[in-house]
Amino acid sequence: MKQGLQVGVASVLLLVLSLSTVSRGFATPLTLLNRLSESSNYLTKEEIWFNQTLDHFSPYDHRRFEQRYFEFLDHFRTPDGPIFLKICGEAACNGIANDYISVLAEKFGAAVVSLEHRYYGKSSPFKSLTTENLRYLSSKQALFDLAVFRQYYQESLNIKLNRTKAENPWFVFGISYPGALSAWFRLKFPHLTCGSLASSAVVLAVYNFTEFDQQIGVSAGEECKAALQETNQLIEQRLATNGKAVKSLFRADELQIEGDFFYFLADAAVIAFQYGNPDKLCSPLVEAKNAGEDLVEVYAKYVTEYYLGSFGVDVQTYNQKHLQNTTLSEGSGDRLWWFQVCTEVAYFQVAPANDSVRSSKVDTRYHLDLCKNVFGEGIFPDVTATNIYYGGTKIAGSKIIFTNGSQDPWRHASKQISSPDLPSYLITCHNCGHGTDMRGCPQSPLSIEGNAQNCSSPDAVHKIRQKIIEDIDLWLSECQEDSDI
Ligand SMILES: *[C@@H]1O[C@H](CO)[C@@H](O)[C@H](O)[C@H]1NC(C)=O
Ligand SMILES: *[C@@H]1O[C@H](CO)[C@@H](O)[C@H](O)[C@H]1NC(C)=O
Ligand SMILES: *[C@@H]1O[C@H](CO)[C@@H](O)[C@H](O)[C@H]1NC(C)=O
Ligand SMILES: *[C@@H]1O[C@H](CO)[C@@H](O)[C@H](O)[C@H]1NC(C)=O
Ligand SMILES: *[C@@H]1O[C@H](CO)[C@@H](O)[C@H](O)[C@H]1NC(C)=O
Ligand SMILES: *[C@@H]1O[C@H](CO)[C@@H](O)[C@H](O)[C@H]1NC(C)=O
Ligand SMILES: CC(=O)N[C@H]1CO[C@H](CO)[C@@H](O)[C@@H]1O
Repeated sequence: MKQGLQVGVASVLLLVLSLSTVSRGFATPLTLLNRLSESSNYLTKEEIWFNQTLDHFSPYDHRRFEQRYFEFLDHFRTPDGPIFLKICGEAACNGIANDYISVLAEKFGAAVVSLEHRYYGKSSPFKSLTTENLRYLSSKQALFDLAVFRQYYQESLNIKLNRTKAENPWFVFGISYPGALSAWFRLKFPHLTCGSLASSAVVLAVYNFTEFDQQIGVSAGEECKAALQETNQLIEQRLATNGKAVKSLFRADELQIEGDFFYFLADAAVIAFQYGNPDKLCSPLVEAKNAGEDLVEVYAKYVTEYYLGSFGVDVQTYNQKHLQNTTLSEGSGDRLWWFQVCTEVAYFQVAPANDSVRSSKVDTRYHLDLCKNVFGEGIFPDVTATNIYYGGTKIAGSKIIFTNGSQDPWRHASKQISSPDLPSYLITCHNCGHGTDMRGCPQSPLSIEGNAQNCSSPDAVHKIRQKIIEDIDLWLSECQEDSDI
């Protein structure tokens, strides 16, 4: 309880409410938002706690905070089955989602454990999220958390099973930012895991991420892209003459900063391609264009009914005033992820100079201003340092599987070239997006066990899953041989 650091459960009770929305945000496009409220969507939601070191890199600071984790042992082949570590990321981690990992766990007789990322959900070391207090929020600290947790869990298991010095074979999994953590964990702690699945893993920190918007254009196809571009031009024109009415139409009256409003509009479109629902956006838009109807009205309907409605995003996610709020609450994930963006990884989703889908007002300056406005002077991302530390797409690890979905704008921050020890698989289909190998189609809302029946090509997903199973099988057995020596 040193220095009032430990967050009591009472102070974060609000977070319990966050179940239905998991996360939003600018973080949104990078996060797998799912409405995971039904219990069948989780393998477990029973939280367990352990004490974690606050600063792994200081020899003087021995403060600790309570970090939340989950375990699912139904398929565990006691006592030597593998342990699958499912990495959580930039959102509250309220349990272990019932995606394709449950199929893999059953196949391999594995235990599944999952650790909430520091600062997010209930694992915040501080009640007040001032920029000063966020100094321990980084992927480097998070990776060390995972390593310490891995050792702690193995020891606890050994005690539970009444044995000493035993080592189960471990394998790490993650999607998106956790996918990058999964790859980096194997890179930095190769002795602690037999291998890694890095699904849609954003391992390359990118400053001006123009490929993101370009991929939206490609995923949309010519007709839908043209309709989206025309829609944005119309909105820009109308904003200049009657801004209030336009923002009202999108139920975004609170977004006073123009860039925030344009970012919100851009994200709303992104989500359709990222999470495997392209037709929800493109069908009505293209129809409206062909029928000569008002594109802005049709887009507003999509945004309010789908993005804000069934998808469940809150407009405040895009409001810099909200991002400035330092009080720990259900909505804090937005601020936390922006801090990681503004200090480590950037992925600034700027409009390309030519043929952009999003408004050209979403530019580098917008992002840098946001970082400064929300966190203070001197806060901007050093992507060069991040890529020196991890290697970017030249990551020099081994036994890491990279997977990408063909329609996913994030794939351009992932590892592109396959090599024997670092296989990279591209899953190609009309609605294959972020984390399709683990999530099936669409990627949101969650389909139980990552069912791929609704992918436009289930076979494309099955083929990659088969390869994943072969890789895991081989690397787990090689790990076993090593530990037998
Ligand atoms: C963490 O450490 C504190 C202080 O030593 C202790 O009160 C608390 O019970 C510990 N929590 C867990 C989950 O071990
Ligand atoms: C643990 O192992 C010891 C030594 O083999 C044995 O005496 C003891 O009964 C075991 N305890 C449990 C809980 O299995
Ligand atoms: C990013 O884009 C801005 C604006 O076009 C430009 O000034 C800057 O040099 C670019 N930075 C990098 C690292 O590409
Ligand atoms: C900050 O967030 C807290 C928790 O949601 C809320 O109670 C408070 O009113 C917010 N503060 C401001 C200035 O908006
Ligand atoms: C801009 O994009 C259009 C459409 O993709 C393309 O035809 C044109 O060559 C591009 N112009 C430049 C300067 O890159
Ligand atoms: C596939 O889509 C149909 C129609 O939307 C839906 O009824 C069905 O539940 C979906 N199946 C899976 C496995 O997601
Ligand atoms: C192995 C493979 O297919 N990698 C692809 C992953 O995604 C990148 C970016 O789109 C492609 O260039 C690669 O071909």
